[in-house]
Amino acid sequence: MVRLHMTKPTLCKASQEKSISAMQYWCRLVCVSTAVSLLALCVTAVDKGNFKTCDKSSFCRRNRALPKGDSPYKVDPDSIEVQSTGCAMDIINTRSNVVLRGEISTLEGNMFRLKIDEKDGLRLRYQVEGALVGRPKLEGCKVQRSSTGLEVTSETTKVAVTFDPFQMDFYVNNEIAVVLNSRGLMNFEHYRNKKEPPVQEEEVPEAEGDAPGDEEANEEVAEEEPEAEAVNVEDEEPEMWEETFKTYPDSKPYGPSSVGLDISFPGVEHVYGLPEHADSLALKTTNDGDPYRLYNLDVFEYELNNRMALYGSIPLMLAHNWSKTVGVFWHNAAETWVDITNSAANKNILGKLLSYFQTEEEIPQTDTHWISESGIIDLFIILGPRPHDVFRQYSSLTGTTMLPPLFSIAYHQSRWNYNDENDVANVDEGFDAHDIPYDVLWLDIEHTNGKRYFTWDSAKFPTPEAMQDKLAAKGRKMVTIIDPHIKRDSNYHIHKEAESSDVYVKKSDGGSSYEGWCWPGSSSWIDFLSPQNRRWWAEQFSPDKYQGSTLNLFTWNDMNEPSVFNGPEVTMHKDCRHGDWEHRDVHNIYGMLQHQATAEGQILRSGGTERPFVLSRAFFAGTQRFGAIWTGDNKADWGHLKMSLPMLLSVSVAGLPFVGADVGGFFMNPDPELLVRWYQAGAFYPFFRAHAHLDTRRREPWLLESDKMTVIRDAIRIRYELLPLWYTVFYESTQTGLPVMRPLWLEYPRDKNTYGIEDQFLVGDSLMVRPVTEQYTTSVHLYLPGATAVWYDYSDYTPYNGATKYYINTPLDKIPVFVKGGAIVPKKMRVRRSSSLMADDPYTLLVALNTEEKAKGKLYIDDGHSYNYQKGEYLVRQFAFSNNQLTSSSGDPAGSYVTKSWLERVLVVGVAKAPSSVTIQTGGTTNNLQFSYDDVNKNHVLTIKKPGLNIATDFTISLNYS
Ligand code: NBV
Repeated sequence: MVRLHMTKPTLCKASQEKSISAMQYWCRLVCVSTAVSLLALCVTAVDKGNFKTCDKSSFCRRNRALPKGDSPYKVDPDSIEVQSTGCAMDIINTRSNVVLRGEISTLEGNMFRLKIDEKDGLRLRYQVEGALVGRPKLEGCKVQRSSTGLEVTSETTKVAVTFDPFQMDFYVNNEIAVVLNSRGLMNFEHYRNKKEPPVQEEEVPEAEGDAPGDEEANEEVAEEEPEAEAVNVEDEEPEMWEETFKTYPDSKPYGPSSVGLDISFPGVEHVYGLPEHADSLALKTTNDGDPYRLYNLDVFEYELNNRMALYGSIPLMLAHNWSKTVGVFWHNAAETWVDITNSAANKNILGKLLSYFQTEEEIPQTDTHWISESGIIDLFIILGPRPHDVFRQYSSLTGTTMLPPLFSIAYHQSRWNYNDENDVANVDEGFDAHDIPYDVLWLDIEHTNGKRYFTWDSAKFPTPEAMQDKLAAKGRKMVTIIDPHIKRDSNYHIHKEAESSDVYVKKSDGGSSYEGWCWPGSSSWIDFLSPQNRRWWAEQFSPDKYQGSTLNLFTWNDMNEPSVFNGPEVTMHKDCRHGDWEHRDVHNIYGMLQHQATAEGQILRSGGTERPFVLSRAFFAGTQRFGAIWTGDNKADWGHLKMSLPMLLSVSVAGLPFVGADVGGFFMNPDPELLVRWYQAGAFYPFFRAHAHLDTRRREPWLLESDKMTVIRDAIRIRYELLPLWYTVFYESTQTGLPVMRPLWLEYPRDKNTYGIEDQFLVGDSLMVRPVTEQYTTSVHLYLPGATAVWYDYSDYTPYNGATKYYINTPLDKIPVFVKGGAIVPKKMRVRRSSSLMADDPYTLLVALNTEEKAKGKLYIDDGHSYNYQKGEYLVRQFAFSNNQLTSSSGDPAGSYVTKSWLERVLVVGVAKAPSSVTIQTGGTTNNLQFSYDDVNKNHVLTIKKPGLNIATDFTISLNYS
């Protein structure tokens, strides 16, 4: 009898399989349902066995094992089709004879796109939809051919394609910058029919007669016999067609489908980006272990200094050296692994690196190897050459950040959970009683009726609208959590509608809804891949559907990796279906699509007038268009506080600026010193929220001793006084794609001292922050960049020279913050209970002079919440100081917002001597102004009192020396 090797149809249904360890699973349930304080028991280190290493993932293993320097891919010169914006060509795998089609396009603004897909594949391969803002704009180019290759040249860039083996060299200003397939690791696993193992002769029974039904089996064989194909069965490896991790089978109905490519950066030692990992900002080489993994996962108790995947993924890498910054964006939403190694650049590269390296020995090179489980090769090569260019270019592809409503960049108070309306009222009053500003109070999963999102626990929250209105009366908002898993309860309106509207992700058979286990028990997941389903989800936010919600209620999307307690690696089975596609193809974009649908829901409920605010845990390239993210479940220890900075910087340089980490640490109880230091750091995170696990002790600031509370209050107040700067920097980010929180090298690209710095960062380009992230520390080392720069201590204006290392005192009430000489920082000094109560308050301008006694800065103002700014209701003021004069003029004549705010004070720091008079000139009139000059500690601060003009007015303030 012929033995068939049949693929078992594996339904990805929820079973009793446990992905997270029994201990953690039990802990989660017990911790949540009983609220007994089992934290000491429950908090264990990450259980690495729950998550795949490259070795446990067959496509990663196969690609990583490929030999170097033996590429089978070559271009068929007869297939080349030249177009006005690029060219297309067949790329042949000379071992399998499988033909791929490659397409090179020149994009506007120094970028190329390379797409490689199967030419006549058995089935379509998934191409990511939703990460790009639109079709990238093409640019004209020249294509020149020779017998061995071709060159595509645009005005500023060039790519040289070698035919055999296939290789691409990208140049910036005639300097080689990025090379593809130079190590020959390109790999494209085409879709194929499954080969059956050869029939074993001796196993076929002799003539005696087959058992009944055997004819049928033989017919089945005949029917299933795949067509002859170039790949030998021997080429196939175990787990190409079915793979099991722990007890979780993955049916892999389409077999192997991975894509891989090596990308080298000659002349480069430092690469950045590729979030999310709890690891350094400058990416490390991976020879000593696993590659960096991008696969959105809910990792319980994640470990530091680790390349394991976390909640979000952005497949963008920036490569930086003294002469240039470039980037590569791997546009693929499947599970991805990236290896990084260093090598010395190949000899023949020397001549192609002009500006920087003198001798061959000096030339470093970073080699990377990108491997994804499915999809196509779709690579954007972003050629800078300055850091600011890379952000402009990348954001032209995936979008800049949405302009957040002002309240959302102020301070947020959260914990799992604020228990009931009384608790909410007490916490709210606590802030007022202790004179601490805050803008948003958060409610976690316990506020719902049995984890049914869009509902309230009516015993604890009987009057949710009134509760929100009370907060709103003080200009405050509320956020509730809404996860993507929906309780399978036939009496729950969302579930009923989801089933009848057919919006759930399907099991691998494509028929019935996928079921798994999450907070509410048996659950199904909304399929956010479909635009109709996203629309359905968005509609659930209208106040008539979301009962008890008001326009002051905003949203938190948690668990959207998605987290499935009884799924493989605590997530969804890869063979689940999203319409035509498998979950495998779209996993990393799933959470972002929920984020998008939620943000659209908030816009919809206000009739398109109000800006949304949504926090998401999962993210992907493009998330910046929909809101904020945070770094998930960190721990109240010093290591996590310290790691928050490189983690947030990595996400920031990957084009997603609205980022924060749980202040105080989610798990465990911070001691007072840690909590104080965390607030001081958090006050300079773009997204500033304190949050804590259900089983932690209460830690609202006033529960600390009063001296500690005062320091926390001061940190929060600094955030509020600097809100005009934060808002302006966010606005600029909407225009430029630049991060709000920046690594130093981004503004000082030629200062090599900055390349490895990850415990300091810039806010915009004007503040440098070095939070204290070490215990028992009363002084810290820091570096102030800029050869001719001067920096001023934010708290007392002490001047410091640039390009110098310092060791400064940091008693507990000290946050090392420095203002760049040359910057003008807008502030509001009358801190109130919430940001919106400060809307009409007057401004202070902090003018920090550089060594040439010059400075410049901007201020962006609008109503802080609506889309009216898109109709011109905004103001950009431009300030410049030179020749002893400060001028204020319009930075954008198209903006015409009417503000009541006026200019209360101007501080000029670094004024060598006191002027004899100070005058202000506006609209043809000149008036004297009061001033004082403070030379204590050589700080040279001139305080100009009450210029008194509306901030929208043009004026010139002159320091007169007679
Ligand atoms: O919803 C509860 C928590 C939430 O507080 C936290 O911020 C999320 O990251 N959520 C995870 C689920 C439970 C975590 C143990």
